[in-house]
Amino acid sequence: MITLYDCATAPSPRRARILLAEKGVTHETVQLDLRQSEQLGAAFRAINPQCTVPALRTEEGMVLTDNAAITAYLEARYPQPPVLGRTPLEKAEIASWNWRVEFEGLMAIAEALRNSAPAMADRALPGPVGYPQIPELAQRGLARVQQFIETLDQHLAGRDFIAAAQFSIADITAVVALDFARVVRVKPGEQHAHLRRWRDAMAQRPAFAL
Ligand SMILES: N[C@@H](CCC(=O)N[C@@H](CS)C(=O)NCC(=O)O)C(=O)O
Repeated sequence: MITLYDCATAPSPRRARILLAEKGVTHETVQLDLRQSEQLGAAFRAINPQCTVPALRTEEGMVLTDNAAITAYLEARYPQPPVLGRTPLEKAEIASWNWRVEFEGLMAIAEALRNSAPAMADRALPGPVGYPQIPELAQRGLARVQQFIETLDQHLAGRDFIAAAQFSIADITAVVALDFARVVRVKPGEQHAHLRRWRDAMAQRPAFAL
């Protein structure tokens, strides 16, 4: 049986959780308490030396330690329904938008949060090494998150999905990023009608309740 190492309150494992649900993959879940730094303890370090979630143990026993590997594996192992596109051009467009949402959205939120939250002092980056916060990065991160909301709203004008006119991994990443932006007090406003319409439509999919 597949095992997902998860944390109910963190955005990165939510991406894997939603993907497993969209593909209907039966699995076990092990919850880690990041607030108690369980990811840094010896037990989890032996499973994932990078000390991050998600991690996914395949039926063969290999541990995949990031969303990129988890997505590649699940798409290959459970091709239906596809979330990485079917044609070469669809695959390219979806990969491009997934990366943009990671870089311009998720990483910007992390930059804003991790460089300002008192609970994350000396934890400015995830992983086994404790890095100090840089307050200026929090400022820049916040500006980037606000820009990300504008970019996504404009992009979604006349579109039902983030990429390739179909539901894809880019929609999963974007929903997770948008919802997580609340931790730095950024939310779509009345003016972001396209973004709100798309988010409301995504809410119809049961996996997004996870
Ligand atoms: N590359 C990883 C990033 C995972 C990541 O940053 N996970 C965070 C939770 S959202 C984490 O494990 N944080 C542990 C920490 O802050 O020490 C992925 O997307 O799979």
